[in-house]
Amino acid sequence: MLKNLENIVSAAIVSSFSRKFIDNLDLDVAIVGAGPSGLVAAKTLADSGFKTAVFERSLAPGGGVWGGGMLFNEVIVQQEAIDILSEFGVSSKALEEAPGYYSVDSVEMASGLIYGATHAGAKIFNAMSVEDVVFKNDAIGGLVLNWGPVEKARMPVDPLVVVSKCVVDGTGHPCEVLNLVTRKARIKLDTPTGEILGERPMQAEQGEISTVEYTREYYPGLYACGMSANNVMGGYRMGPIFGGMLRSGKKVAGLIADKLGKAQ
Ligand code: 48F
Repeated sequence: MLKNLENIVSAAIVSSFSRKFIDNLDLDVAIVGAGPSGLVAAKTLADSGFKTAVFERSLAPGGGVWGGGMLFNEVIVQQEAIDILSEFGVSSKALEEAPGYYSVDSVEMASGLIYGATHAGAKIFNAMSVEDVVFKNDAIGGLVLNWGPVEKARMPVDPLVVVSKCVVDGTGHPCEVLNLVTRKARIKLDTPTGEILGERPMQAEQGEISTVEYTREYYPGLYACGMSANNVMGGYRMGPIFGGMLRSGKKVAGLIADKLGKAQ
């Protein structure tokens, strides 16, 4: 029995974390990246009873939301996605000068999305980076993980692994998981060339539409949402407007729920 508070605190943290991690080694859905699309997907899937975890390289989940537009900490969301924000309890202000568009405090939005996902039962593992995937029976079946700081310092430390029925690439502009599977597993994605087509320049209306349209499965077991989905199919960028990201998270969750069937 530990007597010193210092020891009790350390032991409690190590054992709580270990229990949490062991409990998430075998998942229904493993989401890479805690940006807005990944967080909406996580809450929606967890609400439906799917065992879901999000792995985020940075210390702070929230991806590109925090910084608003050029560090002015407001973002814009369209009418079609306001219901999704409301599900998370995030408030928005209608713009008189632009009917159908709303401004949202980016700190409230990032923290609200994080809270909503975790409160629904999805686990977020922050400072954990995905460096590879599990590739079995011609399908993507899990993630190879290491600590973000270990990756950054290029330390020669072996990773740990989680398995999952589905993997979601929510890594934003770099579409990291799609990139690494084409390179390492040498597979063809379900795109016109089999490769990643790559992001096009700014064209906001088009980018918002294509982000949702291109959200889907690109290889058995591997889905893309958010900017990753847009970029793999060569969509246009859209800047600090976020309705497409939120709706993409909803869409990928629905596709996965259909594929996996009812949660146990
Ligand atoms: O980029 P990000 O916010 O993803 P998103 O949901 O949203 C895009 C918008 O923020 C913005 C935009 C809207 O107009 O264009 O860019 O598509 O979040 C992606 C998250 O994935 C993490 C990264 O740190 C970020 O928080 N990430 C990227 N690669 C990895 C990763 C990796 N290999 N392992 C773990 N996390």
